[in-house]
Amino acid sequence: MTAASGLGAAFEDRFGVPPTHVARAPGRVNLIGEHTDYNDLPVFPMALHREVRIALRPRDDERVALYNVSDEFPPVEFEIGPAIEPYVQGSWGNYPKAAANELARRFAIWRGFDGVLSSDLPVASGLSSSSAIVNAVGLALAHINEVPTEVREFAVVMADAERYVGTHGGGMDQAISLGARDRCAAKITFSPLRLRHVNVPDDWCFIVADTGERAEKSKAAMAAYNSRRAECAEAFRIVAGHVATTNMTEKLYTSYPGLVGAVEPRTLVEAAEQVLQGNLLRRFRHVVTEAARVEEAVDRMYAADVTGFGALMDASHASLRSDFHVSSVELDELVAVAREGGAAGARLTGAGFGGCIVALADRWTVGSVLETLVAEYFERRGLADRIDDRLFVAVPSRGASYGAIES
Ligand code: NG1
Repeated sequence: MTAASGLGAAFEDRFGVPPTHVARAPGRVNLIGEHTDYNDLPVFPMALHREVRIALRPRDDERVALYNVSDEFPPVEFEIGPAIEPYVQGSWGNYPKAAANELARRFAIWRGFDGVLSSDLPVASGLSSSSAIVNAVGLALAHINEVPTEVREFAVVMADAERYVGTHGGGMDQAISLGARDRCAAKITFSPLRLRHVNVPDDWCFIVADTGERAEKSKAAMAAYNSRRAECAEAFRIVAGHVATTNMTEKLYTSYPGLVGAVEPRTLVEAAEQVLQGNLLRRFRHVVTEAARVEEAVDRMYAADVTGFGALMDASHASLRSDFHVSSVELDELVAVAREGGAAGARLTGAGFGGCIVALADRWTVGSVLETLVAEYFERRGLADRIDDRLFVAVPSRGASYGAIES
């Protein structure tokens, strides 16, 4: 970026001087592994070419003044500290505050910045626009205050930071947005955090399509999300106890990775059927089978097996719909239309409750999938305006960065 670019000019209009630095952090699309991260089980996302950018100038005091180029989001201004008072629930300003609050809790930081933010990520669509804001603000404050930003450690700090808004999320979004590599997806494992980068085959196209239905996790969907997390923990406690007392395992496991490493998924689900009913059984079955699908999907990508990868995406969606109850009429319809258009597989991506789907096609079928989605979903629902924001092929992109602006 140069000082004369659009964002640089917006900064200069606002503050009367040019910006000196830019912080950027991409959104992500999760290919498979949904609602597994907060159970410490793997995920397989990639970073997008769409991102949050902040043109900024460090200040010599502890204030952050941040303008959003979109009128939808009012300016925010606050003082950095370890106990920042949040705005009302659902305000976008809580994401910058989240990063500042967590960094101040852990490090002696005292310098803020003036900034102007722009984003080309659809909001509340399951593409992690919120984590991109947290990461971009966090990276900026870390650099300005000389806090280390090694990806694996910093991603954990940023994941803790985002819980400030009230969602008890996992660590996938912050990790992929900070640590992604160009042309790669990454299998991410947790506790400790590790990223294994896998080249996305050149002729694979991951299509992102937005239902147009917002999934505001900082608002209505928050309770539904948090209750899923609690149910997964409760189901785990019961099953881990059961398999230990019946000597299926040699010890009492205290985390999902230990348990799924010790007992193969089918046996584990059969054991769960003896002690769980209803939604607890469904949540457990989703989590355990989804973790197995992630392992398999990584192998399918290495083997460039588009059909095999697609089948796993279909199975993931079915499980998210029937066992995890996070799909919607619109998400199911988009998935069906993508399959009708020739996609190898399709599923909801992100937390669900609305937002986007991801569909896999190869370079020979991608045109037909896109056309079918436009004709059979977007035009029928009167959503064909701004189609490039609602429907695009994801470019696997590099993670976040911070740097000086050339003048
Ligand atoms: P979304 O809502 O798609 O950004 C959320 C969580 C993830 C993960 C997914 C479901 C946050 C910031 N993100 O993602 O950690 O649990 O749901 O797989 O809470």
